[in-house]
Amino acid sequence: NNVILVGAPMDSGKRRQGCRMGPDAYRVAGLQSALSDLGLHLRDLGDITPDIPDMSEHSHLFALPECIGWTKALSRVAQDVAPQGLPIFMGGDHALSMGTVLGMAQHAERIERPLFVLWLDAHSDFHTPESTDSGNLHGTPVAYFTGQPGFDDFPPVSSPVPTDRVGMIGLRSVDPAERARLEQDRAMLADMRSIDENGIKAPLMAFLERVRAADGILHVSLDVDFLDPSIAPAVGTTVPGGATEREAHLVMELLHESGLVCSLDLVELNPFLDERGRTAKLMVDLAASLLGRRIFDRPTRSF
Ligand code: DIR
Ligand code: MN
Ligand code: MN
Ligand code: MN
Repeated sequence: NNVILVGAPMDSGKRRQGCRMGPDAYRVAGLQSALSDLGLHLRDLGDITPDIPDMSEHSHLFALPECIGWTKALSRVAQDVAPQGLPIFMGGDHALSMGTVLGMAQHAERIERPLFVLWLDAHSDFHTPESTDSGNLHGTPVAYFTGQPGFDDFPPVSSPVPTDRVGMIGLRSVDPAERARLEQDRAMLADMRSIDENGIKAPLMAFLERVRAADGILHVSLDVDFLDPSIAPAVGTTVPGGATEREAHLVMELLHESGLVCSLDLVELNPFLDERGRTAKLMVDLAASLLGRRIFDRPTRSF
């Protein structure tokens, strides 16, 4: 029960700035005390910095050299800390998951267990550098770590996560190029309609069953915009119709009970857009649920 906090103030995955303030917003919102109250042993490594390569900017992709630099630095840190406990990567925007998943995949290879990735997001982030219209690399991490082509200047993905080890829950904004590629692939996809029809527990349990059957470990990537904007307004890419506070806590509590989670990204929080830190506080409460906070132990004597 060691938790390692890693600040990743990455703000280069998209043009709108503010995610660099995320790590400190989580600290101010009380992430450390929320987790140490659960009896966990905590270490905060502080904020890390990117190893920016000496190369010129790309004509279409925003801040490509800096994104490459974050990928290198984060993959190294993830590999270093994963044997010591459960890392929580405090973002920063979602492009940071290129590095965290790359590093966790290398860790999984070392311990000889398959890595699975749960993507909790309104978006599928399955663009390649060729297919992205926006040029914002926060829309591309899933394509990168599943080994799609086109990420030439990035570190090579030596152990790609096959798409059938990726689960996406919360989808409601998928661009046509992503959709075309997803429809040919085998990722487990739960869009908001399927959540409306079946509840949020069903797709999550089906995915966790896959992880368990393969004796895998699970990296969870939580994008603030997975949540409905009415409860989590502090993100640059809000999409209406997202998960409720109770749905999100249920997901986190079930993840804790699964015992399968090896690492967590908290991404896309832009504290500049917030009302008195409410989104940061909600994200802290969700992290606490994932790490074991509950109202009563299950089963309760409910009536
Ligand atoms: C969006 C990015 N689809 C794009 N997606 C976001 O720029 O291509 N991901 N915001 O969470
Ligand atoms: Mn995202
Ligand atoms: Mn998103
Ligand atoms: Mn797009």
